Amino acid sequence: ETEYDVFAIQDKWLPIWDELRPFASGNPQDSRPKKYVLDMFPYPSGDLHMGHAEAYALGDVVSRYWVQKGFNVMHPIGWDSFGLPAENAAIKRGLDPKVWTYDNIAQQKASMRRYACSFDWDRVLITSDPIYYRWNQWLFLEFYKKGLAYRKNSNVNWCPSCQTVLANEQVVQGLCERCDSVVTKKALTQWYFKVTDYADRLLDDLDTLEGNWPAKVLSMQRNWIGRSYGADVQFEIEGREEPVTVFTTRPDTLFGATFMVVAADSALAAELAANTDAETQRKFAEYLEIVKQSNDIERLATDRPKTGVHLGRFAINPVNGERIPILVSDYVLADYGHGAIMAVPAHDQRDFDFAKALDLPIKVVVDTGEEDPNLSGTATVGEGTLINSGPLNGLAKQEAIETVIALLESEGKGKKTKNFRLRDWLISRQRYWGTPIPIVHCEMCGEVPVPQDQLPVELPSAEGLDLKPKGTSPLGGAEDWVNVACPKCGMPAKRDTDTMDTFVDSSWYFLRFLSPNSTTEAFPKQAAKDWAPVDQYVGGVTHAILHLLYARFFTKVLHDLGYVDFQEPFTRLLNQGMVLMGGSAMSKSRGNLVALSEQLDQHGVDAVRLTMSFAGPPEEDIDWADVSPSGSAKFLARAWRAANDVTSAVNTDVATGNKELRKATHAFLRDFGPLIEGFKFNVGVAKIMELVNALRKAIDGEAGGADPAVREAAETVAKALSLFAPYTAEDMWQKLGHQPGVALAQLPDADLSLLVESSAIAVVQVDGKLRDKFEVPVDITEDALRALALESEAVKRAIGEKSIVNTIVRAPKLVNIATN
Ligand code: ANZ
Ligand code: ZN
Repeated sequence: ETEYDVFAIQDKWLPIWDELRPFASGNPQDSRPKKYVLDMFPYPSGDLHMGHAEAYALGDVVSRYWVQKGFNVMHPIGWDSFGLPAENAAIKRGLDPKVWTYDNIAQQKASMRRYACSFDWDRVLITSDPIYYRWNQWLFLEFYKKGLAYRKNSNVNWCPSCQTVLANEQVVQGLCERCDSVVTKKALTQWYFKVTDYADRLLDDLDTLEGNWPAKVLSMQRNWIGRSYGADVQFEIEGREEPVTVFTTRPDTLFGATFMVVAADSALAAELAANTDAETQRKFAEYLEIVKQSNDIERLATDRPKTGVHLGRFAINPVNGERIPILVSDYVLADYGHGAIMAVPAHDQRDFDFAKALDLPIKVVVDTGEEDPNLSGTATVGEGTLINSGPLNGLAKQEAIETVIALLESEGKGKKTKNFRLRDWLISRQRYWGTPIPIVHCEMCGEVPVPQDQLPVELPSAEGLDLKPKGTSPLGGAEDWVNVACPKCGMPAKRDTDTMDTFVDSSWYFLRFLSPNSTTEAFPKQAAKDWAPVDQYVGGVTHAILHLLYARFFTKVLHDLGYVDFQEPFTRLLNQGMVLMGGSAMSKSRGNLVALSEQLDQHGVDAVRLTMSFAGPPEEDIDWADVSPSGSAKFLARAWRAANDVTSAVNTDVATGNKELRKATHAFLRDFGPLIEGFKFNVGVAKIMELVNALRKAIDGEAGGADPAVREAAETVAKALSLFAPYTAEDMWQKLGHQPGVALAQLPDADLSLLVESSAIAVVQVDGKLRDKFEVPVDITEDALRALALESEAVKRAIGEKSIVNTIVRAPKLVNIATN
């Protein structure tokens, strides 16, 4: 056939690849060096969409590149199949979440096969399979043994619409990440993972990823962990035995602390308020009701009007003995630091706004050279010289901090400390479609871990259960399941009815791919040594904080438990951009949804994949309105026809071929690898296009398709193209007379001797002015070049009657003549 028919080509190669399995990675005899490339696994929320198509096209470029370089690449795939999206959709359609989920998985799997993803289909996992989540339960119990999983009663983020608890990270600007409802607070007893034990390491180890992770992700992680250094300072309270401790990052400003603010919703506020007159108690109670309705993000907003209540009580500033009033407000959070602050209105804007709103004193203690805050209305937060601060006067910030901390420490009134924004990870969910928590509650024995030989605790059937959210877990309704004998004492007891946050599933799935079907262990230690950590992780920036942080936490815990010998799960990270339509994110409600299946039906798989890589740098968003899959298809046809036109035999001596084309081919071979390794996929594609142009020119020229250089170029194109357009490349490879498996055919190293220039342009200057230039052999000697320059008519004229005092020769490029 001489017409390029992409659909016929797809149908032809799929079954052959199924047989060939070029991407199987599990052969123990395989001697190729190992590499682990991982794409973030999808939610099975429907068929694959354009976002998946981009992610998997780019992940495939990387994975196929390393296969082509001769590596044994592990490139697995699975489904993150527990969780709210599946459950909500199932409730809406009146289906069992299981049936709905597994139908979608089957559909996505078929689409991935057609999309020619280079996955190892022997390494597949589905997190809602008992064979998977059994190991979530095992991990939970390992954490529990170490005190890293615990239960506590606290005010949690609550989505009134999803009727479920949300982690801080799932609250986006005060709204539920899933359904956009306003998030409120609710007191519940919940399970937590103790991420805060690892806060320092989670922060410090980010330094080891510098250069290999996007800078933006590193800084998002750092901000999320939010370590700040400062001091705990103790303030005596009139009428109270115990002092109150506040955390401050600016102990240097202690002389400027003119009042104290306590979080209105803290236990301390309640206690302080209880010892006041009836009027104050009434005002406090009223205020507390209002505060409870807002979330942390609103409360911390700098532009929020400041409100609060005077308690009529006083604290003593430990450095100067001043009596300062105590107030309650919502801009201080109950669960950060100690839930109370020393307010320094002159040098902190929120304190300043509060002081203005409630008419409190403002005292400047740092001279920053800026206008007095009392006049400008703006707190001066920069560095400067301490004033109005007794022993600190004249000091700079850092000296003042050290001096005041030493002073406080010597009097037992404070100490140097650090604080984290990071909170422990709340993992309890009151939903059905998740991993049951493997704990039994017994009246006699308390919390009892389910013994190993009774794992997995399988989810009961959804049949007969009311899955609609109502604030308690639907599992409570599964009476046969809930009521069990206590594993310790045998008396009637009850299972924990909460399920785990699905981020637990994705925190260690990269290890499960090492042995996805094992029933005896979560993953084999030796395989973890051989394959892990992941060399290259590819996925969306939406997971820049949560998922990556939790996977890093799990890895560190597993390291400390002796299961892995590395501390970071993902050595290199590539975040791809999003696929937009007309400048905005695709969504049903906007009506700008582009269906992947239609694009594939219209342009073919290869054209869509190539477009994803060619559209721009992978980190940037792609606007589907601005790209041209039909242009990609035209280029692929052109490349394919060139392979069709090659007539030389496979072993003709290439050295006799067209020099120009050979040069183009080897320049390509020199440039291509570094471009792909540097994630410049779009430039790599542009280079293939250039090479195809050179190839076409040679075929249409004198030597035609019989020139062995034409074959060399065409084979190079087929191999390089297989990263982006596997069907077309495989078909070209066959036309060029090879057995199927272009994906495994290695690109040769560039022959750099072909790229050495044989001539150069020499310039001649006389007294700094350019007088002549001419072509010379690159290996011309200095003497020969000097002689040539002096013979030039233009140079002779420029010298004229003058005599030469100096000649500098830099062969082959420059002759510089100086005269007097
Ligand atoms: C006095 C001061 C003076 C402060 C100044 C800042 C500037 P980061 O860096 O985020 O840790 N703070 C402490 N506990 C708080 C709470 N529970 N809710 C709200 N704010 C709280 O911020 C630490 C600073 O935030 C602390 O330092 C405290 O204000 C405030 F010129 O103390 B600072
Ligand atoms: Zn018991």
